Amino acid sequence: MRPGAQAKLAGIYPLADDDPRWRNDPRTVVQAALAGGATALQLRLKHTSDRETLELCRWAAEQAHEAGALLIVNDRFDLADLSGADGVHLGQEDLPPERIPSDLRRRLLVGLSTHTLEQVRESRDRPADYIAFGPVFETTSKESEYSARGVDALAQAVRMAQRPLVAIGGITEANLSQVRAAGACAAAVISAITNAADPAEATRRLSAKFASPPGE
Ligand code: 3NM
Repeated sequence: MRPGAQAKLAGIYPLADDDPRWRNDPRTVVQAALAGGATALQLRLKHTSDRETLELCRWAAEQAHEAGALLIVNDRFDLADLSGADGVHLGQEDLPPERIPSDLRRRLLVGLSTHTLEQVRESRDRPADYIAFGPVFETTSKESEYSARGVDALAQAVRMAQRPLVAIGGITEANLSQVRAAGACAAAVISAITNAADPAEATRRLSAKFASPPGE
């Protein structure tokens, strides 16, 4: 992992997702998220060919680095590496983080999704730099076999993880203070930014809300 990388995974962590239902496409979201002050963002491309994904990742890594932010690529550590991205985010069903070659492992920040407290506990023995936990609230952005976990489970996950924990799933301005109060280092969001009329402004507002003391 690059020195100082982990410190940037804080506050709002926008996911530029390529589902055609969103008002804003991934390039628009990347630019808006950076303009809105995000210090880490993820490309989550489920509807794009490998070739196009590589191109988009390269472009997004350049944009992110110009802004001093991290680019994390969903699912694929090979494409994260080839594109010069800073990290890879892996789900429970993706290639396991244990299989990332050691030279790559030294360079890439590795995130791992968890959906149960049991998975959080198991993740402590796995080579991940941060853990994502969700869905915290109801979401229609991802088909999941898991129901909303709630903020009490989120707080337990934070205590159990022994490393920075990112909350995900159904996070909006309205519930962000609960996410912060539970101790998450960051809140990953798709629809609150990809579907916003002004995604840069949405990023700014969410970031300001995350930074304000709980209860405000
Ligand atoms: N992963 P939104 S929930 C990509 O629970 C993703 O691991 C989840 O989108 C998990 O902010 C989710 O629109 C969707 O709810 C997040």
